[in-house]
Parts: sequence; structure tokens; C-alpha cells
Amino acid sequence: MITNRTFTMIKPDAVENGYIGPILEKITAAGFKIVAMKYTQLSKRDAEAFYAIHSERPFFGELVAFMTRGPIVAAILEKDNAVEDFRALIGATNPAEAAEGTIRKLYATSIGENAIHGSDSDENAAIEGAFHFSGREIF
Ligand code: IDP
Ligand code: MG
Repeated sequence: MITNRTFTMIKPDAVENGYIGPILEKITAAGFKIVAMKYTQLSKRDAEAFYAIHSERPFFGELVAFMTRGPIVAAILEKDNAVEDFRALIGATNPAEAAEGTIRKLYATSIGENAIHGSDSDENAAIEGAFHFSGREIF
């Protein structure tokens, strides 16, 4: 298993608010290399499949509606200890609880509209990357 890669999405709120540039700047300044990237929009089916693990949660419908309402930026990132370091860079799920200087503290709106996704394990990073990219789109 590749353990130096993670998967991210800049979510629709952050795209709408004009934060693609600042967020990519934070990511690259923190030492992550972009090995795949696309500007795209999730279908309802895509979002339901991507977040299937949360399908029984009360916020699932809201989450799918949010994630499909506008474009996102999806990317695979590479760095030593990528998954853990990227979760530290983005901060807590709820921006009100996120540490100073983290991407969610700086750019998120609420616990639902929280600007950015980061994989939570090497296994999920591989699954999520493969969900969004084919082999020849990944460098
Ligand atoms: P994570 O993105 O920090 O890993 P998860 O618990 O895996 O957080 O939740 C996935 C996503 O679902 C969150 O990033 C957020 O967009 C949304 N979400 C989580 N909890 C809530 C909630 O209580 N209300 C609305 N949306 C939520
Ligand atoms: Mg999660």
C-alpha cells in the first residue's frame, strides 16, 4: 500500500467563496506535491457513493445536497506521512474547534460546509483517489 499519498476535495463552499487559490497555496507551502488534480462537479450518485459510510447519519441528505451543489477541486497529494499531516493541516471537522492557521479555521463556514476533505487513513486515501481518478491521470 502507498503510504505517502492522500486524497482531498476543495468543497463547493470554498470554491464559491473564491478560496481555491489560497487553499492550494497552503497545501503546497506545507510541502504537499500535487500528483493528480481536476475541477469537476459530483453527481448525486457520486456523492452518495463517496460518503456511503455516513448514509445512516442524520446529516447525510444535507451532506449530499451540499457536495453536489457546485464544482469542487479533487486532488491526490504526496508527502511523507501524507494522511496524518494533511488532517493536521485542515483541522477539526467543525471549524469552530479547528486550530488557528488550519484550512478549516481560515476558510470553512460551518461543520457541514467545512471547505475541504482529507482522507482519514492510507486505505481510504487509495480508495478515494481511485474513485476520482484513473491510472493515467495520476503522476
Ligand atoms: P471529516 O470530513 O473531518 O473526516 P466526517 O465525520 O468524516 O468528518 O464527516 C464527513 C463530512 O460530513 C464532514 O466533513 C462534513 O462536511 C459533514 N458533516 C459531518 N458532521 C456533520 C454534522 O453534524 N452536520 C452536517 N454535516 C456534517
Ligand atoms: Mg471523514
